[in-house]
Amino acid sequence: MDRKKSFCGLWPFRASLRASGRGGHIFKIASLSVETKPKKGFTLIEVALALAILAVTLSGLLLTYVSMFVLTDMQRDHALASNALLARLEEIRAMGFDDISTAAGSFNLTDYGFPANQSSRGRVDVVTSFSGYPTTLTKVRLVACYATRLNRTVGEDRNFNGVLDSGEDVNNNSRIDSAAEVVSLIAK
Ligand SMILES: [Ca+2]
Ligand SMILES: [Ca+2]
Repeated sequence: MDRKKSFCGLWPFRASLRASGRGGHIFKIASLSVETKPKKGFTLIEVALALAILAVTLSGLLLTYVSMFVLTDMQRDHALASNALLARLEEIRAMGFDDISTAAGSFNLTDYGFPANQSSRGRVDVVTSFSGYPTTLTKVRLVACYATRLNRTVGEDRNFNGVLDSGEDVNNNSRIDSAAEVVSLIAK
């Protein structure tokens, strides 16, 4: 077996061996050349593609966060407006039956806990006579219109004056409507 060939074949690198001196038994490693694979990095296109994917993912997460924030804000304001309407309704219920009609008109939601730093207005409509019901029943409808903390207007009374002005009646039913509404029948 050729020792030189065998030696070079076993090592992971190539070595050239050269005999020197008498008898030729001393070997010196004259040079070593290590075989290495070329380094693999990311190309500019790969980096740009990764950044684009990251940007799309992050923008999606940000959009979800903003949507959740807006939804939470709207739920909070709706709860405050509904609580204000219920508090006003309790006052009306405590009135004498024949005096309930005097409660009709606008009122301040801020008097019932709605934040003063947000524009708002409540309104009470009282119907004392309506078809299909006895005269011993009065229908009371309370509605709240307000601006949210993010300045979105809820309800048709966009200028918060408690009156249905020209251009405010979006659904053309001749009354102020809003997502925050309470209706109750009060018996004599
Ligand atoms: Ca108005
Ligand atoms: Ca309307």
